[in-house]
Amino acid sequence: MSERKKFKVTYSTLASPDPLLHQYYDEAVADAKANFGKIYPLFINGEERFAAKTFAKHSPVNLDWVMGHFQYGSEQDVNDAVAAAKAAFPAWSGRPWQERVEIMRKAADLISDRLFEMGANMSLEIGKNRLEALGDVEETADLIRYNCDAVAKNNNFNFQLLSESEKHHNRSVLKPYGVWAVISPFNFPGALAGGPAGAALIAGNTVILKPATDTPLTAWFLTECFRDAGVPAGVFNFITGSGRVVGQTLIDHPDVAGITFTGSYDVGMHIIRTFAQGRYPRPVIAEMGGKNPTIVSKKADLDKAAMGVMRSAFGLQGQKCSACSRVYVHADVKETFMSKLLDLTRQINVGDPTIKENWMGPVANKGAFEDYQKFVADLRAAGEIVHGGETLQIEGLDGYYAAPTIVDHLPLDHYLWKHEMFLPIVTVTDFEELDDAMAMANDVEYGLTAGFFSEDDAEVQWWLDNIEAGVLYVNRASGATTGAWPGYQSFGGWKGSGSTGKAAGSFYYIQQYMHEQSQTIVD
Ligand code: UN1
Repeated sequence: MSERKKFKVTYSTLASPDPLLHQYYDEAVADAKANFGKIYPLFINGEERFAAKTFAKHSPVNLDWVMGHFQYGSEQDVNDAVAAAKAAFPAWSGRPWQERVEIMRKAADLISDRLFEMGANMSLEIGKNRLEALGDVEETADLIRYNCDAVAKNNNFNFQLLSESEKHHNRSVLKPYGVWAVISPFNFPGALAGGPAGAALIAGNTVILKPATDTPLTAWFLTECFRDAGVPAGVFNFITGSGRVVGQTLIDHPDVAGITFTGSYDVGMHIIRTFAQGRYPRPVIAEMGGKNPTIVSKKADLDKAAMGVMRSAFGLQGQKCSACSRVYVHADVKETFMSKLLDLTRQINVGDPTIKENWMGPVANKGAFEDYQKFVADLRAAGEIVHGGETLQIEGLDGYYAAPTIVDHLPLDHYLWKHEMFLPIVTVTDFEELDDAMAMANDVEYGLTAGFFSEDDAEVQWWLDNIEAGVLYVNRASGATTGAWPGYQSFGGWKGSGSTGKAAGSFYYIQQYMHEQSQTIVD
């Protein structure tokens, strides 16, 4: 067989892919289906383990498809994994950083090698369309590479300090904390599991990964990549199961030294509060959602604005913390903007996301599907649904399909202007003064991403100076508020969107997995 072509996918190169990319993906979907129904283990101390109970992972694309049977990890499994990770910490953290970086670069390459297999399974696992699924896999590998580079460029953050005299030798070093827990969400099952786990490992911590119950399979593939790259037994552990048992046991465990959580505000705040009950403070890197606004000025290019909003409101069915869920558009241009947004939205095909023509797949699970119906009822009662607002039957599939939904004339004091829905629903209103739009945009508990459309430089600068969010995009048609890529955009939230003020995929991320030590030696 001839050598297969290698692809480098990013979210911004998704538009014009090679036909071969589609062929490889289609083949991988067939393989993924042939593998339905397998039994997957926990991975603790380098060994596969099977629990007393398992759960079936059904595809939201078609509930008849059981992608696999996964273990319900118990409290004992968590305790054993923490003990294994604690025992493995001295050797792993004691290795030269170059060795950890070498192993993790290999892990990133193994993830890239499995791009199509992991992408196809991810589409089926969580309903992500083919290009976004491939993007997520490659983003995972790139986050790991970025953090390897960060350590390598900075000599593992080992710096000389000023010294009082020639006899003083003063340095600052960063050292890992110990056992690190990663609790990852369903929406980016690669990047938001492998990114943080990779950073923790590169920094020299040992890790326990607890993936979202909806996305155990992608996390299992990551586990295989770490194992196959040579991450030693006990250094990386994988436990599936419920948040109530596995997640809570990890959070409560006194030997867990730090945690990365990505998910809802409520759970994130619960973790931060629980962690604060310990004997001393421990780091929590929490990324907790968004209610991301886009402001469209009367000086905007409305084609760019409509495209950017459509892509960010409805990509991955609106289930991104970075999704655009609120639009403030100048009254003078609202009608034109709305008609362009409607035109684009009407062209979206919803269905099996492994099929090339379908840009939207199902929502993640029953809870999301029910939420959609409840929110739509509330929105219909208070405002006007100008597009969507209904669940969809797709022939031959029993899945959680919901139409992209645009809402107008929702009273500004309605709770859904502030509550994160995490669904393909966007609310739009008009404004007369840019200052009023800014006040509304900032009047939420969240501050993750934000978009602005204007062709006027002074307006752009004003927006950059005043918007309260961690990730800003101006005039970005490929995504008004979504689509950060490691090294191209840092990604982290302000206010209720993030706990540390430092973002992923940029200069200050991996340092959060280490504490600083000053070392003064006097001759
Ligand atoms: C998330 O929305 O949950 O910027 C994470 C983006 C992706 C990551 C989003 N790189 O849209």
